[in-house]
Amino acid sequence: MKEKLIQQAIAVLENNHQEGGFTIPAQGLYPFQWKWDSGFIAIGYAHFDMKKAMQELHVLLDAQWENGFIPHIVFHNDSDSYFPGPDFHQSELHPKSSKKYRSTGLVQPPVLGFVLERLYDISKEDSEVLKFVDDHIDQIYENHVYFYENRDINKEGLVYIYHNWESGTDNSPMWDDIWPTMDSPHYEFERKDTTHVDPSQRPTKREYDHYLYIIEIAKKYGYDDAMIAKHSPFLVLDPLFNAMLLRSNEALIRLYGLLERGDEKIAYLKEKLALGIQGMNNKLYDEPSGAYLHFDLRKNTLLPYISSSSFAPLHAGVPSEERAQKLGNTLTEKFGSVDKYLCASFDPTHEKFNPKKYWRGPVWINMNWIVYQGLKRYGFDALATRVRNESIELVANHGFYEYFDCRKDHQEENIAYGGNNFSWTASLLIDFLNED
Ligand code: 2M8
Repeated sequence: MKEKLIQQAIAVLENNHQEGGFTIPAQGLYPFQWKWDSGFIAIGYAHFDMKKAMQELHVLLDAQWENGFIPHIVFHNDSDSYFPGPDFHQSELHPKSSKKYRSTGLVQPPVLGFVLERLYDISKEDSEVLKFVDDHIDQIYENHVYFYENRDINKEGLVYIYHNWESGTDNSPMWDDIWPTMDSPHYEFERKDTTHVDPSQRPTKREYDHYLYIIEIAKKYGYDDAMIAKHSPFLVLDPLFNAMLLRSNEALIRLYGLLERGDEKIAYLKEKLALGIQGMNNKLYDEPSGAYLHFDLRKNTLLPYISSSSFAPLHAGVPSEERAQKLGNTLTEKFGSVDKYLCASFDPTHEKFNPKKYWRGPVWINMNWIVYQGLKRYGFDALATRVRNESIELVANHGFYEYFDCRKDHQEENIAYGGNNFSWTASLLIDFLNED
């Protein structure tokens, strides 16, 4: 079964690979290059085609802006199967945006540092891959500097996101409390996502109004970070985003060490790593929930919701052993009852949980991969193995979908949702299957 699944996963990636050397997340639904998708996709390629893995990252980094910013979508082509496209985002409003590619003026979770490290480890310390690391590591470092210089407004080692699309967890119930504070206009536009996927599995029209409105505000200020920090109605410290940045800091420190260069950069990254760990523990950990939560910088308060993002800090070594144990308990008790697959993207015991709707509950394979790495790091082997095995089971039984229903008693129905032949589901399945 393992070999067959790997071959199917490879076929998904090959079919989504484009002439320009990058891979789309899914045909029709997502026709461009997405940042964190590309990171996860590169990990899959690394197991069977290292050249493609390196090319995927190279092409993404080619779209980096002069200020270190790496955009969340690179619009390599003129596909009209997606909204909102380049004409809406207008990245050219920022004076330092790429002159070569059009993109969004948004970012996504900073996974590239640890992806680079993973490529090197999968290659078993191949010299060609180390050369690739040497040629590209400074770009990722510059991206981290961009974050710390522009988005850490309280100088506490934590960087903000100004849009739910930056979180990667687009329509999480987390943001429901923010929308009513915004008074967004009712826009007229043509959705494309709902022509590819059942609308009941996607965000609502009103949610899209909010998504567009925040971007209109950012555009009004030419995507200037300081002005966004001042005026965006959405300004959040996200535990997933910050954990990815810290885990990537850690990876860059190790890689610069292997390259035997970059002493000043190592010192900078170490300082930010220590500050960020402290910041997450002081500001984002919520004792009563036994979990890391999102912090709303506008209201100066934690958003009281537990999601799969709450467990991401395990991957970056953020919690103490004692807190890690509490996180493990929260995961088991709230998300891991015997009738559920791990790991729902939103607290399944909460009234806002929706098992079919995108980031409001379904299981996502990339989040499972992050949670799995974190559980392993802390030696929670049984729970880690469960996350891995259930990820494999979901894909083996239901296909390479974008997201899955976590309810085990729902097996008689189709429980796989969103886009089919979805790239990171395929690539991370390859990584999971190679763990044996
Ligand atoms: C989803 O987000 C895009 C916007 O970025 C969309 O709905 O149009 C999210 O799941 C995001 O995390 C992911 O990177 C992207 C492409 O797979 O799709």
